[in-house]
Formats: sequence, structure tokens, C-alpha cells
Amino acid sequence: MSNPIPVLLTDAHLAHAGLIELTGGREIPCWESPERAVAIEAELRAHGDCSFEAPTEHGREPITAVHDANLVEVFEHAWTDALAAGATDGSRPWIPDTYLLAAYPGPMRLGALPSGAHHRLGAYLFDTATPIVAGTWGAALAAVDVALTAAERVVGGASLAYGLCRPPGHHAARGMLGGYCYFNNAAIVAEWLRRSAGARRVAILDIDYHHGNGTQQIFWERGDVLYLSLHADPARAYPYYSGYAAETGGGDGAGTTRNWPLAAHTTLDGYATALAEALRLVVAFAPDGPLVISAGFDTFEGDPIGDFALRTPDYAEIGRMVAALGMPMVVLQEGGYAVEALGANALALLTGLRGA
Ligand code: Q9C
Ligand code: ZN
Repeated sequence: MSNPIPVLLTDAHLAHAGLIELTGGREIPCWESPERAVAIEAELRAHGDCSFEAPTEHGREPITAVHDANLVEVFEHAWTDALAAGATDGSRPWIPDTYLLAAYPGPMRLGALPSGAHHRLGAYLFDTATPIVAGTWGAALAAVDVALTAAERVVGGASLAYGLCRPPGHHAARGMLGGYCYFNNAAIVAEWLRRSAGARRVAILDIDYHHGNGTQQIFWERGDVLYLSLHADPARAYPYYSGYAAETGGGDGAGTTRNWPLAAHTTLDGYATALAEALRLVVAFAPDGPLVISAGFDTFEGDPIGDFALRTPDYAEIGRMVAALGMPMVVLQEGGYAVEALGANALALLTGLRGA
């Protein structure tokens, strides 16, 4: 008989409702909605063997340990500066229209920056799917606290804890927001485990449908953090520019990044083959801290923005495979947009992870 699974969550995410994202030249309702976390919470409360706990505040230090301090400052002030400048009347999200690409300066030496943080934000954002509203900053801070408090539960002895993070995190890089992500919850936890919890080697297993470009970038040259990701082949799927099998890390991190780009219509068969390879690498790496799992359910057959074909019981099998490692685990919510199935999929994964 195992103990209830600690589930860390807060209502702070409700104030982050981006309203719209721009995709392929169209304005569409945000897939990444408050209803996602509401649905997962409802299902776990109704049918899960879970204890529900509020996060504690951890401040900014764990955030600036992985993110550029300028990004944090610009993100904090982007909404209020947009309002003050009259750039939005508050009824619409802020989405910058001008982005600072690496190619912009060329040989030029550029001397100044725009005064409004909402304009500077264009230097710290890589797509048009990551809107900012009044509650975004607070929700992103709270999601980090959710993730870190879940990690503390595991460090304190729980074999498994689940952080119901919203907004998600794995697309956020050191100096860049994007992909519905603001702070990289999983990367912040991994770095916190290294710096503050005595771990010398930490592994991150990313099972969201999309490649976690942010997590990979943050730990690219780090031999002490293993990043493993199963995802849709970026040759056809967002984020397009990373997640190819040839990307394996650099410098001290050569060999401690690995990617499994997968085909459209991937079912449990193909998924489990890749997952088994990844799990063998976790064993070989021999982490001495908990396994950090970036858990997305956009691999589900009914997901509106994915093209995999996993079914609800498959998440229990995936969970059992990971549980067989016998490692303590911090599970953090990333994507998944089939709202009606999210609760069942989360419950299945957690049930499997508990070894049931
Ligand atoms: N037509 C997460 O799952 N837009 N982020 C894709 C495809 C961005 C996904 C557009 C998808 C971001 C956490
Ligand atoms: Zn995703």
C-alpha cells in the first residue's frame, strides 16, 4: 500500500489566460488554456490517490540560476509597460511584432535599446504563440514554485511527486520565451537539485510531443545534466529548429543530450522502443538525484496539435516502464491540449509511475 501521491498546485494559473495565439498567419484561441489544469485537477481529485498541496515561495534565485536576468526583468515589466505606453488597452494580450534575430546586427554595432519592456521583449521571444496578459508573470512565478515544491517533496522522501505546472516550461531557453512557456520549470528544478539538494548528476526525461528546445539549450554544455527527449520529428513539427537525432550536446556536455524524433501516427509500439533506449541511458548515467520528467499529453491520439496515436492506457504502460528504474521522480506538467482526456491521461501516467 503506497502513500498518496503529493500533487502541487495553485489557482494562480487561472489569471494567465492568453486569449489568442497567432499561428500560421491566423489568430486562434490559445490551446494552452486554464481549463487544461482545471481538468487535470478535477480528475485527480475525483479518482486519484493524491494529497493536494499548495506550493511555497522560492523567490527569483532559482530562476536566474537558469535564465538570463535581463529576460526576467523584461518579462516582469512587459505587460505594465505595454499598458503605460497605450500599446494595449488591457483587453488583448501583448504579443510583440518585431523580433531581434541573431542576423539583425550583422556587422553593425548597435548602441541602445527601446525604452518599453514590451518592445524589448522582442529580443527575448521566439514565436507568436506566447502571449502576455496581466496574470502571466504571477502564474509563471507560481508554476516555478509548484515545480520546486514538488522537488522538495521528493528530496524529503516521497518516491513520486507531481507538479501541476501551468504555464508549461520546456520551450523556454536561457534568454528566450516561447512555445507557451515563460520559465523552464524542469530546468529550474534540475539546476536546483544540483545546487541546493546535493545531487551531482540529474537526468531529465522529456515525453512531451514537442522537442524541449529550451531545456536542451540550457544544459547543452553540461555533463552533469542528462537531457533525453522523445518527440515529433522537427522536420515536420514545432519547434522545427531543434530536436534532430544528430544533436547530442557539446563541450563538457558532449553525449549528455539525446533526441528521439518520431514519425507521425506513432503508437505505443514505436514509442516504447525509443523509451526503452532512453531508459537504458538513464541507467548508464547513474543519476544520484531524482529523475525529472517533463510530462506532456500532446502525444495523445486525440490531441488537436499533435499527430501521435497514444491512447489513455498507454500512459500507464509508459509510467510502468519508467517506474521500473526504481528512481524517485519529480513529474512536471508540460503540454497536452485534448482537454477532455487530460485528466484521464495524467491519472494513467501517475498510476503507472507508482508501479501499479
Ligand atoms: N501549428 C507545449 O506543448 N505552436 N508547447 C505550434 C503548430 C506552438 C507547444 C503551431 C506549440 C507549443 C508546451
Ligand atoms: Zn508540447
